[in-house]
Amino acid sequence: IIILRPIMKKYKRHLVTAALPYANGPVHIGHLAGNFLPADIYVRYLRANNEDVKFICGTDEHGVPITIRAMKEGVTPQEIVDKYFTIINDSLHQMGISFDIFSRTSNQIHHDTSQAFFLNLYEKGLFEERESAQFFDEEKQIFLADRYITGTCPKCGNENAYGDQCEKCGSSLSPEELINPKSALSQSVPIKKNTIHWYLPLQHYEEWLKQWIIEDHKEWKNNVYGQCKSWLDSGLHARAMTRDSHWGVAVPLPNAEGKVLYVWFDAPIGYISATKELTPQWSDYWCKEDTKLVHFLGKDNIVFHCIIFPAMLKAHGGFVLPNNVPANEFLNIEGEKVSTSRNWAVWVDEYLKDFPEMQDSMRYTLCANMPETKDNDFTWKDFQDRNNNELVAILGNFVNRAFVLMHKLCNGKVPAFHLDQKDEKDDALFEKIVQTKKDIETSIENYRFREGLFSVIDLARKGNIYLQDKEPWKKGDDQIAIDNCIHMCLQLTANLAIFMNPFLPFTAQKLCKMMKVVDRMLAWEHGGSLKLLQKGYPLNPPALLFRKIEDEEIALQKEKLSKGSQQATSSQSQVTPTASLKETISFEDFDKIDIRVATITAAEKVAKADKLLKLTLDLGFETRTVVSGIALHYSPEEIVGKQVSVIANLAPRKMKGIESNGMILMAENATGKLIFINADGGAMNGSQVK
Ligand code: B3M
Ligand code: ZN
Repeated sequence: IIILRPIMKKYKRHLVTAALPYANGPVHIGHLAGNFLPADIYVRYLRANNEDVKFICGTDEHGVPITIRAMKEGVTPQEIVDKYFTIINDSLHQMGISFDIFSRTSNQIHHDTSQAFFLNLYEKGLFEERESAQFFDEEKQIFLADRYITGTCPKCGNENAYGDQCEKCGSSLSPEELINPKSALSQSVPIKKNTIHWYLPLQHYEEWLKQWIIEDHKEWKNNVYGQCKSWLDSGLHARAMTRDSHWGVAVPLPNAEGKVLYVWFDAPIGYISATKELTPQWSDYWCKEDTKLVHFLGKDNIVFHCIIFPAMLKAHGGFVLPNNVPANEFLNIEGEKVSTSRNWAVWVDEYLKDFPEMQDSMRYTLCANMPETKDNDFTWKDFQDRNNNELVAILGNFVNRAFVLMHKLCNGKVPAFHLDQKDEKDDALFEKIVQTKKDIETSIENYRFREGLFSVIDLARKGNIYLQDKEPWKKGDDQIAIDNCIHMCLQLTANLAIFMNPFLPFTAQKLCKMMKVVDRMLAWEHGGSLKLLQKGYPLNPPALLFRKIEDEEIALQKEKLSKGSQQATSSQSQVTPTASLKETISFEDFDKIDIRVATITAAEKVAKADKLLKLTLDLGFETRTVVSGIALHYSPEEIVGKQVSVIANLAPRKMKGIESNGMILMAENATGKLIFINADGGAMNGSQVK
C-alpha cells in the first residue's frame, strides 16, 4: 500500500520518537541502523518540508539491566546511568541524530508524569491487584527479579542459568524451573514470599486493539503488522505493571514500599515527560488529534509500542495514538548477531574516534543496508566499498568535476544557461531531477529509507553520465556549450544537496559552504528547481567531500572486532566466575561432602536433551549412573576411560527420566569449554578427594 503524500498538511504537527536506549552501556551501529538513523532521516525530511515536528528521545534508566550492571561493577545504578547517559548522548549527537530533546527517565519530571499516569488508571479501578509468591532473598531482604536468580538449567545442565533465560542453550525459563535456585546477590537459597502487584488486564483491550491495528492499520509494515497479529491471535493476558525493586519510579500508593513501576510501563511514558520538558505546548503534540505520532524502534520493542503502550494510552484517555510504528529488524555484524556480552559490536563512540569527520560514510552504509524488512548485515569490507565506490567515485567525483571545470572554464562563477541552445540531454537531466524529488518523497513518507538513498546516488550517477556525454573540456571555444553544461551540473549539485540532506547532513553542509549558500537553500520546496544558483555567482573551490578508506584501516577494524570478542569471552570465563564467590563455610560443612575419583566406563547421549550425557562411573567400590550437561563439549566416545572427580554423596536426582547419582566436577577454560580437572592418572577409583 503506497501512501501518497500523507505528510503534507493533513497533520498540523508531528511527534517522532526513537526507542529510549538502556543507559547500561554504549550504543552500537545496530542501534543506529535499527532505530535512530531512520528516525533522524524522517525528521530531517519533515523539517526540510517546514513541518512542525518534535523529535523525542532519551535514556531508559530503570529496570533490571541497569541494576545488574551496577552489581557487576560494584557501583550504584545512578552512577551507571550517569556514565552511560553522557556517552550515549554524545555519540548520537556526533552522528547527527538531531533530537529536539534527549532526556532521561531518572529525571523528576518523568517520575512525576509516570506516577500521575499510574494513578489515573488506578483511580479508575483499571488495575487488578494480585498477590503472588515470588522468590525472596532473606539475607538481602529483597525480592529477586528473575535475572537475579541463578541455578541449573533443566534443559542443558548449565549451572549458571538465570531465572529468565539460560544463556548456554538459549532456553527461556521461569525461576520455578531452575534446579537448586540461588540468589545471585547472596548465593543463599531464596524462599517464596507473597507480594502484591498491580496488573493491567490487557485482554480487556483486545477487541479494541484488533480493530485499531488489524482493521485500521493495514498499512503498517508487514513485520510489525504480522507480529501484532500473532500476539492478538494468541490472546492477551493481564500483565504486572509493578515490580519489587528499589531502583525505578516508586509506585505512588501508601502500601507500596519497595515497589516500582515495571520499566516497560514507565519507559514509554518517557516520551511524554520528555516532551513536557521540551515545551510548555507539550499537550498540543500529545493530546490533539491533528498530531501525527510515529514511533521508531527495533523489532524487539514492537509489542510494547503497539500493544501495551497503546492500551495504556487508551485506558488513560486524552492522548493521541501512534499513526505508525515502522520498526526495523536487526543488523548483524560480519554475519553474526550483535552481542554486547561477547563485545561483538561496532561501538559508535569508537567508530567516531577511528573515523573522525566520517559520520556520513557510516550513515550512508547503514542506510544502504538498513534492516527495514529483514535482518541485514554490516561488514567492514562493504563499508569500504560503499565509501570508495559510491560516495567517493560517484557523488564526490561528480561534484568535484563540476567545480573544477567551473573554475577552469567559467572563471569560478555560475555560467549563464543559453535557453536557445538547450538540448534533449538537458531536458532529460531536468526530468530526472524532478522525478528523483518525487521518488524520494514517496520513499521517505512510506518509511523506505534505503530506496530513498538509492534515488540520491542514482541521480549523481546520471550527473556523471551527463558530464561524460557533454565533454565540456573538449569544447574549446564553444563557450555556450560549456556554459550550458556547467550550469546544469551546478544546479544538479544544489539539488543533490537538498535531496541528500535528510540522509547525509554533514555532506549537505559541506556543499552549502562550497556553493556559498545558506541552509535555507536546503528547504525541500527548492528541490527540482534549476534556478538555485544565479548566473555570475562566484562559488568556492571544491572541498573534499569524502576520502578513500584504505585496506589497512579495514583490516585493523576486523582484527579489533575479533580480538575484542576473544578478550570478552575469555575474561568472562577466565577471571571471575559468572556468580560471585560463595559465602564462607565451616570445615564441618565442607567435610560433609564426599568427593571420590571414578573412571567413566560408558557414556551415551540422552534422548531429547542435546546437552546431556548419561555416564557410567566405576568408583571402585561400586558402579554409578550420573547424568551430566557436557554433551556440547564432549562426545561419548572421547570420554570413556577418563578419570573424574565426582560428588558421591549427593542426593539422587531425576533428569529426563534418568536417576542421576552424583555430579562430576568440571571447570571452564579460556574459551568457555568444560575441562576435566583431574590429575592425570595414578589415583585409584574410589579414593577420596580431600
Ligand atoms: N530501553 C529497550 C531497548 O533499549 C527499551 C526501549 C524503551 S522505549 C520506551 O531495546
Ligand atoms: Zn540451558
